[in-house]
Amino acid sequence: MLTEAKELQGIRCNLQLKRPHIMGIVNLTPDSFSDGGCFQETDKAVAQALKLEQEGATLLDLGGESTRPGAAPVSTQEEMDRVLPVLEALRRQTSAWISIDTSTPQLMTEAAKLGADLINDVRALQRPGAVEAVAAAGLPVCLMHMQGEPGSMQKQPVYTDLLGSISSFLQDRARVCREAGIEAEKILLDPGFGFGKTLKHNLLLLKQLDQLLDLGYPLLAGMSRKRMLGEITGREVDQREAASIAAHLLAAQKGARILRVHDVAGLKDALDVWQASLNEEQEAG
Ligand code: PT1
Repeated sequence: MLTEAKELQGIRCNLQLKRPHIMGIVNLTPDSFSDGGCFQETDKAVAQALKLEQEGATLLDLGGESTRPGAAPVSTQEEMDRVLPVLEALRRQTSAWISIDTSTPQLMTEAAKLGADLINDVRALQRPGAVEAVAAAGLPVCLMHMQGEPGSMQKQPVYTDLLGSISSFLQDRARVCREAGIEAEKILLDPGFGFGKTLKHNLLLLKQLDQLLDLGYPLLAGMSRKRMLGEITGREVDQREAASIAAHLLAAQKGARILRVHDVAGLKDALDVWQASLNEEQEAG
């Protein structure tokens, strides 16, 4: 077994990974009535990001393309218009890590120029030019596993060996990145909860998440408000905070070091309680 990575190498500073971190989700996909990119929208998003930071998020994830099941693709220009103004304004006001949730190479390059700290790609840099864009920018990257594409991924996903397929996919993508010059210390892996996976798949993945630690890279997990939690609890999307806290605490115990969530404050308390119990264990010997 490989030794676990203890920090993620960053552009401004490194991120210590001895304890789990919370990545707060800042959604920049407008509803059909509002237009992205206007001042009011930018201000609202920046305020939301700063609130999540105050609540305990050490990373803030900005996303201008919806990747939830059934979501339609967005044009490159539209995605850039949604993300770049918020990144520019937020960068002046925070020293938290700013992560950009994108698969678009052009946005990766522009975001790096405006001070982004991390690229979070649900397509694991598979779009042409994406690996090169991240390597040239020198940024760390999160590589995620997905079966299919958001528009169709939940139509009867099938695996003969769930953990095996996810593990070999992520290992292969990490190899491609390293061959392109991205250092091992800049790579994070994510099994992609809810991305082409049934409830059974997601639960098996959570149970066996620690197996992916063998790949030797830090793990990110994101289950916030996802359908899997609705299927377990019978709750609607806006009533899934408690389920999200439980799921991410379990993921942390299985070794995930970055937890991507909408509701930061509650998870922060849960992690503090867990951490305190660990410290007590050590002190009581
Ligand atoms: C994720 C993630 C992400 N999830 C990373 N980035 C989303 N690294 C966006 C549902 O089943 O897990 N890891 N970026 C959001 N995507 C989904 C997927 C939202 C499934 C909802 C569901 O409800």
